[in-house]
Amino acid sequence: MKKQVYIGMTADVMHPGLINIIEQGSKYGDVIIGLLTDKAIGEYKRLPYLNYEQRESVVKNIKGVVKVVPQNDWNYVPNLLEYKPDFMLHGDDWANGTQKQFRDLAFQAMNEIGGEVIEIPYTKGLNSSDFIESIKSIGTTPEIRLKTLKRLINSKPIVRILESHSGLTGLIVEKTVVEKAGKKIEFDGMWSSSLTDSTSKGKPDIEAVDITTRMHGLTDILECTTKPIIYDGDTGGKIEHFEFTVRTLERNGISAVIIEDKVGLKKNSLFGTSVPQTQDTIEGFSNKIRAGKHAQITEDFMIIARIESLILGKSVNDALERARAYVIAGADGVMIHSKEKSGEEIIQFCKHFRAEDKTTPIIVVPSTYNHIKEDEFIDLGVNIVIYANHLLRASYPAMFNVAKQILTDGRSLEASKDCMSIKDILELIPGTK
Ligand code: SPV
Ligand code: MG
Repeated sequence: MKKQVYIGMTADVMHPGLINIIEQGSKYGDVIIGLLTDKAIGEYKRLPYLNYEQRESVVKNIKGVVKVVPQNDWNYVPNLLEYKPDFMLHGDDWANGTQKQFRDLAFQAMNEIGGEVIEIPYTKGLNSSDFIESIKSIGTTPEIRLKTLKRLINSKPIVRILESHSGLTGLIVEKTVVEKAGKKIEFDGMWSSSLTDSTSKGKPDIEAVDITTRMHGLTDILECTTKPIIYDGDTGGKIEHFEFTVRTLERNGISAVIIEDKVGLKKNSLFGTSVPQTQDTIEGFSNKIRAGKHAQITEDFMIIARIESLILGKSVNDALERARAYVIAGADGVMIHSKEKSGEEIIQFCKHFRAEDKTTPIIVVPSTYNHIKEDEFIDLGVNIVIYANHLLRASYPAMFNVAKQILTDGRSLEASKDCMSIKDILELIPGTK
């Protein structure tokens, strides 16, 4: 029997370096490609541009590849133990950094099954990450961006979204990364908040900034980012208008709209019962969801129903009853909102809803119950966490203090320590020179 050779890869961008590894592998026997699934990749870095099926269809047609199998973990060991190859091939660029732990484990496993690890000199200048960087600088298309949110929900334990209200804040969401235990942690997408869109225009959050104006702002974000966007659709307005909103958003590559079950003059939810706010009937809001779903053109656009029961002092049971009805009406997810500090009602809602509905995505906005960590939300079955207003709230005090400081001192010298340097601002955006 021919010897078996295992090669794990993402294969998002096919380049000569990968072809070289496959070619080298086929000298040792039949090449099995362990193709990393979106789930495996999503745990350590950004999702690949192509989904699993697309990547599989490319790889299985490469000369020398005999079989493609899914690799569900960044760690090679489960597949090595399952397929027991005679050889495993890898580029020699895994000896340091995050990958080292997986190299050590792979060596151990191959030793156990009596196989051999062969390291191929890594092709200089041909690194997938470099290609990904160049693709990012070209940008994305509305269609690819739109679909990404569903892919993320299906492949990540929780999708992490941060508010953005300008090109610059979009870039912060796009590019900020921290490394924790070898994993690259970043935001998965942007929240286009009605509160921060209104506030940054000096207007109250009462649907006074219309969709056309908000789309102008969103265009700035769309131009300099590639991550998916969730749009805060307020009440969705009149049903007839909502149908147009859905199509406008889809056309621009927005992944989802969240509409709240309120009627009349909308007030920000965080006012709670201190201002008059009226909830829609279940029937009325279900009709709006149905009309939106009917209006949408793509398969992947999501209409998420936001339940305001807890904001309006009603019970968790009322929220659950509405959630069930909205899902039946076609909602692709439910956002449960609360301004209570403890988060107890949110926890109760998630527990009950998840017990009876295993799949409909749950979205939470922990602005007030902000002590709860993402891991706890994962355990509660939450799929998306939205940090809904933080970049605006961070920037306002910084700007206000600098303005006051200049007035106080009659010059800007003292305020400069709180400002980014002129050099840094000139270099912040590529292409300024
Ligand atoms: C927003 O960010 O505009 C929201 C969330 O709708 S909240 O402000 O909490 O109502
Ligand atoms: Mg809002």
